[in-house]
Amino acid sequence: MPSIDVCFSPELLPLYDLKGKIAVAVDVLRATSSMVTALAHGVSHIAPVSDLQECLAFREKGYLVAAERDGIKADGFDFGNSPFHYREGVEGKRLAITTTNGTQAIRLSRAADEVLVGAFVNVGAVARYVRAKGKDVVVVCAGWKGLFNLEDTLFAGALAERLQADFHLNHDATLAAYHLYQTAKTDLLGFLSKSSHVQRLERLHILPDIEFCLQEDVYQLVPVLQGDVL
Ligand code: 3SL
Repeated sequence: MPSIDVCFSPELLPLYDLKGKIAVAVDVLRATSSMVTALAHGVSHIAPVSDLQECLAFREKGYLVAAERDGIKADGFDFGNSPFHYREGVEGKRLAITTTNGTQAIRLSRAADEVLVGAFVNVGAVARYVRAKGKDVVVVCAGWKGLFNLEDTLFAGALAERLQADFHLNHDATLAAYHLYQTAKTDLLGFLSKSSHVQRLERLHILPDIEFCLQEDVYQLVPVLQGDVL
């Protein structure tokens, strides 16, 4: 039986061997939730990039460009990192995006056989995808600037719950995430209310973004990194 493991921060990735495995990169608040939303609303593909200048250069190739740093849309870009930016008027467009943590987590996961993008909004679809593949899975939590965060860990716990009949939950990180999710799942927003990033986003008055990103199974698609694009 394959197993599911959890890497709590991209800083810990050098301790994980991703070869032969599927990496599920997650930044629930808000990067991966926004990417799933954008693709569900017709964006043709997404280039996740690390750097602001590199991202801006995509505009010359006809892309929409999006950038967030410290929760705020960066100057000169078409969009920031709210899922609500991507629900209208994006059909058929190509998008390049850079965010504080999420796009780095995706790019740093590329040693894996496949890199998927996960969020609560597509957790069921991710579970079905990896179950069908039958390979070991590592959830790569984006965290915050190298540190642990609760929301990505809760996603890992939700995915572990969905996979428990078919995957070993035999890593301590997975067990911790699973049990945390059991405590939190009936009221994710309440559980996260004192968490660092929810407080950070609340200071920016974007509670609707948080509520949206904590909904499970809004979309049925699974973004997969192919070359440098999703
Ligand atoms: O760090 C990231 O990638 C972002 O998702 C952070 S924020 O929610 O846009 O502040």
